Amino acid sequence: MRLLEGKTALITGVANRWSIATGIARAFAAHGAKLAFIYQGERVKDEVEKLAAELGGGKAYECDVTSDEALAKLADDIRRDYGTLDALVHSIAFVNKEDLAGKVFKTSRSGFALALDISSYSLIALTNALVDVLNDGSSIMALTYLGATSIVPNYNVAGISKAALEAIVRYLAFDLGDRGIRVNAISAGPISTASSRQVKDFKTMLDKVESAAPLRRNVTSEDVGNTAVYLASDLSRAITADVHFVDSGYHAMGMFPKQTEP
Ligand code: 0WD
Repeated sequence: MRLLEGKTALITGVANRWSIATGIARAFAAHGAKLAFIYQGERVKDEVEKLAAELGGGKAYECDVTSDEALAKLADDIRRDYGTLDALVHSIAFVNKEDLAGKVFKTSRSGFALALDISSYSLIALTNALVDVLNDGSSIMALTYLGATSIVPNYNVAGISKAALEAIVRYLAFDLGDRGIRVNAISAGPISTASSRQVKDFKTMLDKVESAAPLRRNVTSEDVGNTAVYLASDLSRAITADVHFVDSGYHAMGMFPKQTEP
């Protein structure tokens, strides 16, 4: 059964084939969605255009989410080329590499502001720009991580930005609920990508999930993509303001038996 037939989705955060957003785009296309993409700049333009061509020939617009002008132009472009949207996928984060190791209290004011602007505020900015092109009943989703609510050494200000992102998800869900628009977060387990590899000792995070999670395996961007399809589809039309874990159950562990000690 194709769950997204007749729906149009805007996908953000594709940088290359390993990006979680790439897995989501593939899953959406397999379920019949029409896709549009944004890319941050020339560095990733080719990759994004290649994926767009492969997955049905959707448009790819340059848009840096820190620019209000770029976001306003994006809304105009989407209105012209697609009319309306049914889903928005926020899969964007950035933290200076020096802030992904060491002590959180060493985080600079500028590093903090940058992380929160790109990783958290951008969901508000994208929603504000696109609110009039989103159909009633649309689905907005954002990618988050366990480090929002628990201490994950080295994730540091990225975790703080995810805490803000998850709060934003809840407030947007309230703002938009009267239009039937749903806003959720997907909390993915660690997946090796260009961004995640910036976190010091990232490989250890993968090893811990594999040894200690109830399912004893790491997750893939395909796993995340399948959950994203559910959240974009009408199957989840009563689900909003929540964080959905796609992490082999790791988040639910409160203690680790000897044989699964991380
Ligand atoms: O383990 C992981 N990989 C997890 C990632 C576990 C749980 C959550 N996440 C989250 C990330 O925090 C992020 O929100 O998933 C989202 C996607 O992350 P990813 O797929 O791991 O990373 P990546 O492939 O690097 O995509 C993020 C992209 C950027 O990639 P690069 O590598 O070019 O920095 O976000 C985009 C950019 O394409 N991006 C922007 N897009 C528009 N404007 C901007 C910007 N200013 N900054 C970054």
